[in-house]
Amino acid sequence: MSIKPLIILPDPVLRQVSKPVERVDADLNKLADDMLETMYDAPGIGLAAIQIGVPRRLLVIDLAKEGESPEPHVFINPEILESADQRSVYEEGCLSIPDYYAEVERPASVRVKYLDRDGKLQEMQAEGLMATCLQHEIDHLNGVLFIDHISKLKRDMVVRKFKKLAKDKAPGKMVG
Ligand code: GNR
Ligand code: NI
Repeated sequence: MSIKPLIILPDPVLRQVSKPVERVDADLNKLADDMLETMYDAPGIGLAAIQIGVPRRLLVIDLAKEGESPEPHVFINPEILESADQRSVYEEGCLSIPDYYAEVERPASVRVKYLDRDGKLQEMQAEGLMATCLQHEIDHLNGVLFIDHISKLKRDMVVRKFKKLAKDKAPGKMVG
């Protein structure tokens, strides 16, 4: 297992639409383990493969609190079958947009079908934080970020800040 570097805004890789996983084999399970290790190290409660630069439709989630035993979930080729009309608001963050948080409104529950790490078809009715996290991660598979769900004014501010941070960090900009 290994911890992978995270892709950070405004890297255009985050806007790629990920391709379906074709085979649930040992390599795919190794990728899922690397994603879980990277997520626990960050730490975060979810991670999509594209956040470590792999454009495949695969995500991991663990909502267990610190001190509880881990509950790793692996979702391969997830699809939302049904979204509730009821909405809920959570303060979201993203490992690809470090230290920025904003409230996002989404369907309060979703029914999702996916393959598990044995390649077996599964369905989950998700509520609460699991519903929000699944939608946040499935957005990543489609090149969508949580800042796409906030006002354009706030989004433009965040993108500008991260563009400046990336520029200041770029090689050959060491003056001052
Ligand atoms: O760690 C994370 N926390 C979080 C909080 C509220 C809603 C969604 C998330 S997912 C995020 C990790 C991440 O960036 N996943 O893509
Ligand atoms: Ni994210």
